[in-house]
Amino acid sequence: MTASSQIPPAIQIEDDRTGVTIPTLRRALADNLYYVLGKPPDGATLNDYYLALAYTVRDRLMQRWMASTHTHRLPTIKQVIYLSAEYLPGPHLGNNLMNLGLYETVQQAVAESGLDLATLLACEEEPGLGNGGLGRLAACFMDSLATLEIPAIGYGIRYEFGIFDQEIREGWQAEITDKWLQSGNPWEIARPEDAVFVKLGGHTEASTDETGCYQVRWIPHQTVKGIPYDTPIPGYRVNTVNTLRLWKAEAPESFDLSVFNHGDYYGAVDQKVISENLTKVLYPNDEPIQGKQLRLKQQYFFVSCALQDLIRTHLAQGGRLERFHEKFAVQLNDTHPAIAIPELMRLLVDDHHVPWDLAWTITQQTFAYTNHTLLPEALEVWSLDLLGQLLPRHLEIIMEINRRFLEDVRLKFPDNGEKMGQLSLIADQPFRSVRMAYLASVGSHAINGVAALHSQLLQKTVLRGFYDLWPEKFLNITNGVTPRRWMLLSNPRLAQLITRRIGDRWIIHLQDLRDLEPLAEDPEFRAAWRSVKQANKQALAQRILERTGIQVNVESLFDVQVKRIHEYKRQHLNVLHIITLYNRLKQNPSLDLVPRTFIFAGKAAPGYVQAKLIIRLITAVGEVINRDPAVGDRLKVVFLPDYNVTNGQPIYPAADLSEQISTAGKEASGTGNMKFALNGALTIGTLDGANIEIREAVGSENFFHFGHKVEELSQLRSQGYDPRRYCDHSPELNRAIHRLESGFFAQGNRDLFRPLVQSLLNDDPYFLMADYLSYLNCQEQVSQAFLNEATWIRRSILNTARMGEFSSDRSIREYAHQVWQVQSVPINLQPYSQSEA
Ligand code: CR1
Repeated sequence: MTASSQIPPAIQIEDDRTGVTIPTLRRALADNLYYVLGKPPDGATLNDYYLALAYTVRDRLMQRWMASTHTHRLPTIKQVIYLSAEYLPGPHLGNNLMNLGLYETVQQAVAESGLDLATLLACEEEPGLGNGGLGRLAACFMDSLATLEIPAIGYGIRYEFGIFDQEIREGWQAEITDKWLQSGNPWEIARPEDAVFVKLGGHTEASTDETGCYQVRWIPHQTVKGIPYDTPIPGYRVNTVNTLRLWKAEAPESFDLSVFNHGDYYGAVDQKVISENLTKVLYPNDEPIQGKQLRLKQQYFFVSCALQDLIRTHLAQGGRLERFHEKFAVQLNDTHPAIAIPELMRLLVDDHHVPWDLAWTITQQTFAYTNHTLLPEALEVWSLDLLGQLLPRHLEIIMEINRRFLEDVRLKFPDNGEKMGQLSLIADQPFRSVRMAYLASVGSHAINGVAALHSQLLQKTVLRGFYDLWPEKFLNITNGVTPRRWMLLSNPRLAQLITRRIGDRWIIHLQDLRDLEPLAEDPEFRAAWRSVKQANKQALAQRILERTGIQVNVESLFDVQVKRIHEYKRQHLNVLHIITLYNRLKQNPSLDLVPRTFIFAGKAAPGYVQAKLIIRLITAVGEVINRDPAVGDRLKVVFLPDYNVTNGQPIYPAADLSEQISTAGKEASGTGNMKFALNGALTIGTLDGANIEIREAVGSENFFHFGHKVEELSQLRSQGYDPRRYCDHSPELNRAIHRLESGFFAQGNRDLFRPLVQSLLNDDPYFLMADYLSYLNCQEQVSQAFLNEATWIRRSILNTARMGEFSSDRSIREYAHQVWQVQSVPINLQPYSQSEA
């Protein structure tokens, strides 16, 4: 039986909602415009047309979506549940057209209706429901899960305001509220009938019931209602359409009403506002979240909604709670959803009266945890005070989990009190708090890092004690990116060239790109490769001109660093290189320098002062260099505002050089590094995160590596690192720092960049000074290599050809086999005409 067989016979499904011929699509577009949006063709805005088209495409997903949902609920089918506080899917329309195989047909249908598809695509506001790599990874994983036909639901938060929009005003970042929902979101469907209630605050009461059973009741101070909004996530050319279910907080009417009945109308309205604040805004990362009660509420809210949803559907399908972990494999995307562990315990033990030990086995078998960062400031801890206030029952459960866990530790390491302190879920310093990474580790059956080096460091540092206890729980699963969005959709010129030569299987078997290797020796293919790159550079140059007014030379080397702005990512090391080149030009105006266009983009957390100053530094250096007639076309510095998925798509295909220059040991994986190399950029990078594996894959001769390794940095650190020494020993570094200090780039203001300079000279926690010379020399090799066009293109082709393993399909296959134990489930579609049979 499929979903379609449940359609009541009275409802006729017209081919206007399913047909994919040009006349049907045109009729459907007009129909949606008129009947769904209430607009006559001549009174409609572009956005109306975009919405009408989106509904037209959504209609064509519907049968697959319902059939998938129906099949995935069957008790015998194991489902992946991805819990993530962030998702950055990017605009849906183009992606859905591509995955459905309707791109060209719809393009033509739209054109015949007098419209331009690209213009309509540009109307879509992307859901910016994440900060950076972690949220984007979740989106790539959702794409791969659907494409591999793995039953999955992604649960998250429907933030009313996503990551802020960035503008550059007088060189500084300005943050603008992201009102992504204001023109309507045609992709989501609200499901108020599936609402759940989430308790917050209050206290607990313990009692013993008639049968002598110990029971705890949680009497909350507040209850909020979670309303799910579902977005379809179609796989590439398969019938599977998975669901992204995002929760919005609302006031429960009954609660409203009781206040209202007491005559306190405004009090009721206040309650409503307070409840709705919960999912109002995404917290930017890279800012201390210490004590941000609302953030903890968000985390708990969506996780509780998700688990209640799962338990309800499981029981409704006749499932038994003892078998919960056989139906669902729940992945924790970092520690943000780690409160799910005590929440599942609470639901099982308190609400469903499952004995503790059994509940604990189910919980551990259900969850797996992915760690995404080792940065101490990013490791979540929640104070016992805050937890106790907001989630009194969860605090009790965490304490009990900890007590039992430490008892096991004590038995395993008798007479080792220190061990217990080290492993305790509760930290005492600087205040009593729960270490969420420890909670996630104890409550999961599998723990993974996101690149080989990161997984090793995880085992050696942050989770060392747990690795010693349970080495078998640990594994590495290197990140990947979806080649659908990050090649086929965003680099159509290259995708076409590749497909013409090796066929199109690479789209779902990225390893097939290997077949390009021999073509790297073919001058004709190299010429074609080069013209694709030039066309992509031309297109980006046009955007740069439109968005910044800067004219760039498309024959110059496009040297690109796009990612969140953070000191560990070292955008300012890149700037030191730029200043050095500039100094050389000033010293020798006729210098024969390989022309470069430096392109930056990325957001800084609103409260991260030093990161915002780095943006100002980039724009300031650009203002001087771009205008200096002595420089001419040889150097340009561009800061493209508002980096997001939409704006990132045209950047990767146009890059010659990818900057992946984080301090070794700091970037867990990186995924931008993969998008660049896949699109044929060469990388200049440190031996950090996935750079190491990319270098191994593409060949060290096709990768520019520089800088100290992790062990070398710890040695430097232990020897008493003195950044000034490097300045004293390198005249060029000294001159670059001096340029900064002098106020040269700040119209004589010596104070502006002082905080950056001081940090570099005094402690330089990210070792820019130590890596400067090596970086400079490496950049010199890049320039020399770029002069030889034939070998550069050859290396570019080899990069693409050897990036097959960095598909998120490969990552998801590894999770499926090694962590989740799930299988593909092809979805059968019955034609509607047969659905009654
Ligand atoms: C890491 O910094 C990694 C992504 C996805 C980020 C980045 O190197 O590629 O995760 N971590 O795994 C993060 O956002 C909260 O931690």
